[in-house]
Amino acid sequence: MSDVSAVKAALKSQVIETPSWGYGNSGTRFKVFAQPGVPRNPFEKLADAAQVHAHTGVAPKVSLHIPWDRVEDYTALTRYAEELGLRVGAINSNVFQDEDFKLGSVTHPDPKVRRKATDHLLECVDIMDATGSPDLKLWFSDGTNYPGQDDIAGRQDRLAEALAEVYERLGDDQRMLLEYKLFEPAFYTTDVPDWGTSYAHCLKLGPKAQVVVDTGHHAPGTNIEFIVAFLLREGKLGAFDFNSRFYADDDLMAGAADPFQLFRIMHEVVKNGGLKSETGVNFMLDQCHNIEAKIPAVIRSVTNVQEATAKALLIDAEALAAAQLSGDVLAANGVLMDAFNTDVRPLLAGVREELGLAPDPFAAYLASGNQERIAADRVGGEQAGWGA
Ligand code: PSV
Ligand code: MN
Ligand code: MN
Repeated sequence: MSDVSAVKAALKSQVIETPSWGYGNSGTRFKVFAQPGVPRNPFEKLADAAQVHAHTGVAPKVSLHIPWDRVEDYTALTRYAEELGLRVGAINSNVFQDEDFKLGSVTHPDPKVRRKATDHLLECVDIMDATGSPDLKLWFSDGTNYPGQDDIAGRQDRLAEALAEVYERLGDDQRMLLEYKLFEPAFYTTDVPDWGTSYAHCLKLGPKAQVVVDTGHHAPGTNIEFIVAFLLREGKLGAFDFNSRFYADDDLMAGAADPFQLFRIMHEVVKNGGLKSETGVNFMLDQCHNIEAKIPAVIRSVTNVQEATAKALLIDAEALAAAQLSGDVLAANGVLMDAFNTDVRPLLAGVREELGLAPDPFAAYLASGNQERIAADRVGGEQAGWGA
């Protein structure tokens, strides 16, 4: 797409969903460094998300995590989101922090534990009904640590059974997004370790089940853009969980570790129609900000995704196709690299100005005084964190 107004229109319409847990305290296995002004409840997490949206103009949706964001009154939470100009995005289930789930949740050998896990997933669908959320996001920590610990295929049967029950409960406008992850916390087998496993389950379930690609959940060297192209072609790419990694599931800011990879992913998205709203690809962030200030880190992540998207939109598709068809390897690669090496920051600054926003959302947030305000206001009570 080389028509600048079409590029700008596409950038204005891309929605980037931010995670409630990205605003809370989080850490490594070794230490959580608490920060002043961190939200104490889901309402304050929404207020922080609203700051990101106010400065970027493209982040009106917030993923919630249950039970971390469990509230008495979801209607009040939804109304508050609306007052802030936000919508509730994906409801993330959590079947990985309960004592009972030591040996698995929906794949546990004990049917009573499986029942408890599936009931939690059904509760998440109730919350979708109450909040208007369209997406149920499923990530299972289920797996085994030792050869022989459990029946690998039997666990797939149990998984399929639970997924089918939850799928049946979905409304017409609701979908199920099944996330995969290579390893951790289980180290020998993981029950949904890769896109193929997720895809096979989603295919059997039906059109309302789609795959989530978390960019941090692959073996080093995995060609993620191939997975993206394949899933889009099959109509099975439901969403991204964007984040960066150097080693494992690092959950660093999207585009920080490998902006070229993010560009290659966004090229496949653009090329295969994934930016069009009818394909329904949800561009979510899934990150934890352990040592950096949280709201600015989310803003930086949003703008990094926008920069990768802008570069992908600038690829000269005609020149690329011509070079590919004529077998001109270097010309084809050159078309891609020209786009990647373009400085798109002025273009994005222009997009923001057309939206009535400051050209640099990061600087505008820092100058807004919000960080000082929340640090002063949010004293007392317990700060929310990853897992609280
Ligand atoms: C754990 O790896 C994880 O980061 C998954 O990616 C989920 O999407 C996220 O936590 C929230 O449950
Ligand atoms: Mn994730
Ligand atoms: Mn993860």
